[in-house]
Amino acid sequence: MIDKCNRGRCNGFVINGLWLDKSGFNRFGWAVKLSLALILQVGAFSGLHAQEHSESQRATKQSAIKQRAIHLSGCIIQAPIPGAKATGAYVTINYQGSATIALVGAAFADLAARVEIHEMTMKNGTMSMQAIDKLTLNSGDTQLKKGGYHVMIMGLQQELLPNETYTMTLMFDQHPPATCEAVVKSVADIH
Ligand SMILES: [Cu+2]
Repeated sequence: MIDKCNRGRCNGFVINGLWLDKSGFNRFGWAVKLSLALILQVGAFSGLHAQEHSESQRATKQSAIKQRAIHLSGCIIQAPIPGAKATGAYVTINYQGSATIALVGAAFADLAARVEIHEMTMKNGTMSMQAIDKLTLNSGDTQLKKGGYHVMIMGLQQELLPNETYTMTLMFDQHPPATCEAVVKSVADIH
């Protein structure tokens, strides 16, 4: 199921591969057939937004306690060029710990897109990028940035506009996941 909502602006939904706009959703009376869990997942009903918000805040607080060894900052999504279905996301991961851990994946639930960790390599004088299974983190800062290691978002089905935010989740080996709010920035605003 793909949620076509972004920060409260909703066009409709894709449920089990079936596109429903808002009016179609109501017209077919599907709402009554959906379980509460599904409705919460769709998250498009304004009445539920406030509740969702406090729930996610509570979850964030709880995970913040668990995630004290990892701190994410500078979370950015590069605005894709018009029509492009892929773009990069950047973040600085600060890890404080003695054991070596690894970044093993990333996700954007709001985008429902394919997300990979990429490295840049020089091949025959040309820069190219490819997916990696893990990025080892030593204690201190690891930067995922333009031209270096980055999070790659692919299969975008919606426009990403500057100043919009999307929750990025990073998954680690030997550490619970961590989240940050990634701001969409135009390429000129990324340094
Ligand atoms: Cu890439």
